[in-house]
Amino acid sequence: FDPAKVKVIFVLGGPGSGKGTQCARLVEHWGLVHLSAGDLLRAEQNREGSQYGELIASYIREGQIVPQEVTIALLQNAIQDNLGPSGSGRVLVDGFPRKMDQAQLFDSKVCPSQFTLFLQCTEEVMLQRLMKRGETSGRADDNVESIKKRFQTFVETSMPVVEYYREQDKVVEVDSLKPVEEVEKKIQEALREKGL
Ligand code: UP5
Ligand code: MG
Repeated sequence: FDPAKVKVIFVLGGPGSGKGTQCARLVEHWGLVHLSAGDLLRAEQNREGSQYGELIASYIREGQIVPQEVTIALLQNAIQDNLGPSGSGRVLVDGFPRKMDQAQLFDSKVCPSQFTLFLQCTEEVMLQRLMKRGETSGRADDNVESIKKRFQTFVETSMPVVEYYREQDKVVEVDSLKPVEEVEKKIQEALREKGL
C-alpha cells in the first residue's frame, strides 16, 4: 500500500489499560480501522498450518514480545486488507509498537505514524481489570503469573517506546483510570485537535 494515503495512530498503554475497549468505540463513532497486534498474533497462533503457532503461544504466555518480523508482516497484511477502494484509510494500531526495534522498522519501512495515543493507568487497577476479564476471556495470559510478566515487559521494554515518541512530541496521553465514556471523550478531543 501507499503510506502517503494511510494515517496510522499507535495506541499504547499497559496490559488492561483499555486499548481494545477504546479502539472499538472509535471504530463505531469515527469509522477508523482497528487492528490489534495481539489479536492478529492470537489469530495467527490458531491458524491451521501456521509455522509460528507454538512460538507465538509461548511468547504470549511469558509476556514477551514476539520477534518483530512476525508481527510487522501480520500488521502490514491487515492494513492492506482493510483499506478503502482508493487505498486510503485511518488505522488505529493497538498494542504496537512495544519494543524499539518494532517502532523504528515500522516508521521507516511500513508507514510513519501520525502520533501515539497513550493510555495511562496504574498496575493495581489493570490487575483488577485483567483478573476480572480472565474469568471469561479464555486468554492464556489472563492469570496472575502471566500478568506480572506482562507488567514487567511493559515497564522495561515498551515504556521506552512511549518516551521515544514523547521526545518527538508525538504522544497524546489520556488518563484511563476514568470511566470508559470519559476516557473516550478525551480521546475524541485529542483526535479533533490532531485534525483527524
Ligand atoms: N476496562 C477497559 N477500560 C475500562 C475503564 N475505563 N474502566 C473500567 N474498566 C475498563 O480492557 C481490559 C478490561 O478492562 C476489560 O474487561 C474492559 O472491559 C475493562 P481492554 O480494553 O481489553 O484493555 P487492553 O489494554 O486492550 O488490554 P490487553 O490485555 O489486550 O492488553 P495487552 O497489551 O496485554 O494485550 P495484547 O493483546 O495487546 O498483547 C498480548 C501479548 O501479545 C503481549 O503480552 C505479547 O506477548 C504479544 N504481543 C507481541 O509480542 N507483540 C505485539 O506487537 C503485540 C502483542
Ligand atoms: Mg487488547
